[in-house]
Amino acid sequence: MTTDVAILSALRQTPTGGISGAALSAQLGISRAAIWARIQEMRRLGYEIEASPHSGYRLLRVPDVFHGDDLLARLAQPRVIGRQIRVFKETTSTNDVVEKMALDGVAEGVVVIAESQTKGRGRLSRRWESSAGKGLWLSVLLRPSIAPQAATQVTIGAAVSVVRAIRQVTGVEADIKWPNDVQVQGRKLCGILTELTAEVDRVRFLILGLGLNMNQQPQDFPPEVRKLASSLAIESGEPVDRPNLAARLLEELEHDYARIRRGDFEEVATEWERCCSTLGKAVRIQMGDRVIQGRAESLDGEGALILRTTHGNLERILGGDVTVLK
Ligand code: BT5
Repeated sequence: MTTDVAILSALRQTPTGGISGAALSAQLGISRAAIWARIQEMRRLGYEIEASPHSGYRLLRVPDVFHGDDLLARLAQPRVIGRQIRVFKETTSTNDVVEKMALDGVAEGVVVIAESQTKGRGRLSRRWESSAGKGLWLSVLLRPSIAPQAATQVTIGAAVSVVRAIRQVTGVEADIKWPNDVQVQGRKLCGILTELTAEVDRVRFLILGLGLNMNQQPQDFPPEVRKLASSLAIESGEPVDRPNLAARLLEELEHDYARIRRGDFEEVATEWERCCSTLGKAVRIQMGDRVIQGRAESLDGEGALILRTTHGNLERILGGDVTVLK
């Protein structure tokens, strides 16, 4: 744990009363001068920290930026997802940064966040709009012991994590469009891109990339995306505390990833089915050149969609673009 993580955790645990330099120094085992130096550095980053001779240090306000140590200070320990958090002002794609780390042998759980991406991508190399300072563009490195066919479980788990985190922090009730969109009334708030490196029977690593629109207004989206997209600020009518929601989301991801590793995917699937707006609907699914129509019936144990086709057969669909038919 870095000194900043320890200081921020201590300040958060005494939200009203404040904590004296002497108490912090004793708790952390470093000098009061060293603490003062770190407090000054955090103030420079935009943290409003009061220092009063009577009540000691008090955290009054945090800036609207992602700061790895601050996120870590908000998370329960020990943990897998977010055991290490790296924040960049700008990257090409956070998935690319994580891929390099994966190839370097970094342990699972590392989280990479960027304030903006120059080459944010969706599935099939589609562009993902990642405007600076308005959303959460995040990737996680995972090394689950599952077969490649079961990797969809992780996307499904992430989607329910997103729905819960959004509900808890903003009260917005979002739903899931199979397999990877979190939306409100058909407008996309969040997309998930799971990229996989695997052998025939085993996942080597998996990169869970997640883009969540938070504080955009309609004019922040390019016209072609504006028609399809929304943000939490648009839906709730007020700005979102981005670091708070990011931390909540990391807690929820930890919870769902633990369920998947324990073999409790069925629990996750049941929750997913409750949140899903695709099931029970007539849908058209585009998979490359192939288009298939039918009724979305359920999810199977590996996270595939079971579709009853217009010919009455059951088909197992692992990926594709879904359009809900009227
Ligand atoms: C996705 O793809 O929805 C997956 C998006 C994953 C983005 C994250 S951000 C962090 C990590 N790093 C990356 O480079 N990627 C991941 P797909 O289902 O293919 O949807 C892409 C389509 O969504 C585009 O073709 C647009 O129509 C639309 N779109 C683009 N940007 C959007 C945005 N910000 N909000 C809503 N819709 C968007």
